[in-house]
Amino acid sequence: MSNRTLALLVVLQLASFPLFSQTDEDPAAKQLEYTRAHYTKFDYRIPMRDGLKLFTSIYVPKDPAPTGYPIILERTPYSVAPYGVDNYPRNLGPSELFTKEGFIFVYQDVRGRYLSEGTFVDVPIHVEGKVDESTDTYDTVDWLVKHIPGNNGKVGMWGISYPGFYAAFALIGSHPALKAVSPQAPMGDVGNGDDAYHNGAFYLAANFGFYNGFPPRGETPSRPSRRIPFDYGTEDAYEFYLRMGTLANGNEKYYRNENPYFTDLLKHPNYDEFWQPRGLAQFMKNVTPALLFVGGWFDAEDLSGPLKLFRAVEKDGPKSPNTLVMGPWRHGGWSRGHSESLGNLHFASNTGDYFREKIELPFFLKHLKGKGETVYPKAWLFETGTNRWRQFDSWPPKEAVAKTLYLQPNGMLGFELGSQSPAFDEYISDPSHPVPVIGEIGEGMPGDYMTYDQRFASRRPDVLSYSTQPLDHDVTIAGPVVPSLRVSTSGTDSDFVVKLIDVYPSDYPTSEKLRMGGYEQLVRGEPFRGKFRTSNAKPEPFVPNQPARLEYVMPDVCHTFRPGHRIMVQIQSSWFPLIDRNPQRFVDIPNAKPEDFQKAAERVYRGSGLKVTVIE
Ligand code: PG9
Repeated sequence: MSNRTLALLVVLQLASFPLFSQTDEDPAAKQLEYTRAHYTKFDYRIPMRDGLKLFTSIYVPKDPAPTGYPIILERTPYSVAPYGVDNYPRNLGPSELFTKEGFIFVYQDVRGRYLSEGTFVDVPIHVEGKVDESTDTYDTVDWLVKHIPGNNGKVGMWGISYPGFYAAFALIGSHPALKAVSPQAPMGDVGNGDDAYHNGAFYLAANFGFYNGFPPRGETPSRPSRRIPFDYGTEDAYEFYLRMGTLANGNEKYYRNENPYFTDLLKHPNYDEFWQPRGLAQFMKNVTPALLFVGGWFDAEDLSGPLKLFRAVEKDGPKSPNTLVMGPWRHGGWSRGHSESLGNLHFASNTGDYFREKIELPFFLKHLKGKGETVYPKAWLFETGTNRWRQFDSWPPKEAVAKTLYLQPNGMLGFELGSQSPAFDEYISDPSHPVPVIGEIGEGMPGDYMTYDQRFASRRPDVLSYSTQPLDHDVTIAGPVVPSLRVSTSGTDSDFVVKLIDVYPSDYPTSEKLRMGGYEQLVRGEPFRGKFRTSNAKPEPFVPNQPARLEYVMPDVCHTFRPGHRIMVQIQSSWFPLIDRNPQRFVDIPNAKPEDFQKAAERVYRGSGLKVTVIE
C-alpha cells in the first residue's frame, strides 16, 4: 500500500472519528449526560386511598445533601415519558437551572392516563369528600415524604397548561408538606375563557387539533403509542374549516363521533352543569402553599386561567404569598428559549431567561430550601409597548384610573363620549365569508396570532375600526378591558368580537428584517356570543333590529401606547377559524344545519365603548 493511500486512509479514519466526544458540541447530549451522571431514576406505583396505583417516576440526586433535598412534583395527562429506569429526559424540573441546583424530581401519570390505573376524566371536577385529583395529590405527597430517602420534607409543584391545572387542583385541601406551587397557564375554566369556550364562542381550530392527539386510553394501563398526525390535506385552515361545515359534521366526518372528550365539548355549548363545576376559581379557598401564578399576555390557550385563579386567591384573602407573573409570551413561551421576540414583536431583552433565572428558580429556592433574598411583589409583569418589567403591590395597580374609550362617529375613538350622531354604525356579517383571524394562509392556529398585524381586517367592509389621533403622551392600560356595547342584529343571534390594537406610526423605525411602519398590533381580542348577554347558562335570542346591551370582560393587559402611536378598536362578528361561525339565527350551533346560516345587518350604537384602567 503506497504511503499516499495510507495517508488518505488515515485522514478518512480521523474524519469519521469526531475529535470531540459528541457531548462537547451538542448541548442536548451534554444536558442528558449531566442528568444521567447526577441522578438515579426509580419507578413506583403509588397507592391512592381508594387502592388504585399511580405510576410515578422519581429522579434522586446521587450526591446526598446533609439536610436532604426538597421534592418537585409534576402531575400530567401527557405521560411521564421516557419510561424505564434507564431512560432519562434531557432536563429535570421547570428548567435546566433546577437540574443543576439539585432537587428530587417526581413525575406522575394522573389517574387513568398511560401507566396509572383508574379511569381518566377530561378536565376532572372536585367533589368535597370524594376521591379526586386533590386527594390523589395529597396521597402522593404523603407517600413521597414518607418513603423517598434523603428528602427534606418540603414539596413543590409546577406544571404548564393541563399540568398547570393539576398543580392548581392540588391547592384544594393541600398536604402540609406542599409548600410552594406554580400553576403556569393553568386551565382555570375550560368552559369559559380557557381552551374550549370564550363567552359562548367555541374555539374551533385549537380544540379540533388538540383532541386529535388526545384520545381516550383503553382500560389497561399502557405506554404511549405512536400517533399519526392528522392530515388536513391543505395548508389553508380557513378553507378546511369552512368546508367542514357544521361542528356536528366535523365530528362525524373526522372523529366518527368516537372521541367522547370532543363530543362532550359539542354537547355543552352553554355554560351549564357540565362546565360550572369545572371552574377551579370557586375552590381557591384557604390556600396555604406559597403561589406563583404564571401566564403569557399572548397565550392563545390559557391566558385567562392564571389571571382568574390569582384573583380568586386574592379575593379569599391570601393565607400565604401570592404572586402573578405575566410576560410577553405565547402558551408556555416562558419555559423555553430566550423569548426576546414573538412574531413581529421584539422585547429588547431575553424575557424567558429573566423569568427562569430571577423569578422561577428563586421562588422554589426560597420556599423549599430557605435560600435567597428575592422579595416577591403581588404582580411582576412585563409591560409591552415600553418593553420593561414592572412590579406592582396590587393588580390592577391602585394608581390606575377607570376610563372609557368611546366609539365615536366617523371611526374616531376617544375618552370623551363625542357626538351622538349618527346613532349607530352598521356592517353586514356573512357567515359564508367570515372575517379571518390571520391575514394569510395558515394550517391550524398560529400560536402567536395574538400579535399579528390587523391591517388585513381594517380593510374589510364587515369590520368597524375606530382610532384615536396620534398620541402625544404615553397611555398605559393596566388591567382587564371591558367592552360595554349597545348592539342590534337583523338576525336572532350574533357574535361580537372586540379587538384592542396598537397602531404604529408610519415612520416607525424599521429594519430590513422588519417593516413595522403602520403596523396594527393586536393587543387583546375576545369574542362574545350575543345570545349569552343575560346569562351564560341560559341563552336568549335577540329581537331583530332591537338594540340590546352587551358587556363582558376581556383578559388583562399591561400595555403602553407610546407617543405617535394610535389606539384602535375593531369590531366584527366572526373570527374564523379561531372560533366557530355563528349562523346568526337562534339555534343549537354545534348541530346547526347549513340552511340555518344567514347574513345579518349588525349595528353598534353610539355610547358603546371599552372600559379600561389607565396609569396616567
Ligand atoms: N391547554 C391545552 C388543552 C387542555 C385541555 C383541552 C384543550 C387544550 C393544554 O396544552 O393542555
